[in-house]
Amino acid sequence: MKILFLNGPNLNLLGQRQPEIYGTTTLADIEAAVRAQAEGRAEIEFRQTNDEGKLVTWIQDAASTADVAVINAAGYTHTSVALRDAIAASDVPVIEIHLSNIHAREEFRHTSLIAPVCEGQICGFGPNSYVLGLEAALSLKSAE
Ligand code: CA2
Repeated sequence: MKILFLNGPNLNLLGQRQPEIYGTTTLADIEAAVRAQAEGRAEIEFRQTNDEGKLVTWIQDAASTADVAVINAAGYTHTSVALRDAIAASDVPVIEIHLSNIHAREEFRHTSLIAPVCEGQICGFGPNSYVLGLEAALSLKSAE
């Protein structure tokens, strides 16, 4: 069982900028927590890019590289028709995650263009959203 974690723009800055909004945990810390929780249960691949096209290509390729994808599309969540189209066309189930509760923030963050084509959405639990995303991915496969 292989789970692909994809991270969008600026998430490489986690723990280094704006800690009052996004906390002090780095993306590397989050990756370590996900790997620890997945130990003996799933193989994890964890990637980050600032490039929208790269996220689209990774989703397109996910069918041959993973059983489930978990994505924090960051700012592209609210803007990217291309990412939504890629997820809609993919044979791999995709779970949307966010650190913050996007529904409790600015109005423009309330809309996720990818939510309707994802299996479900987890948001608002800080770094733990990633661990919950892992559990959701595992439960999807065990339910098959
Ligand atoms: O809450 C989330 O996980 C978001 O996906 C984070 C995105 C934001 O645009 C979404 O609305 C919600 C922002 C990621 C940028 O992260 C930064 C971290 C540190 C410093 C600056 C940006």
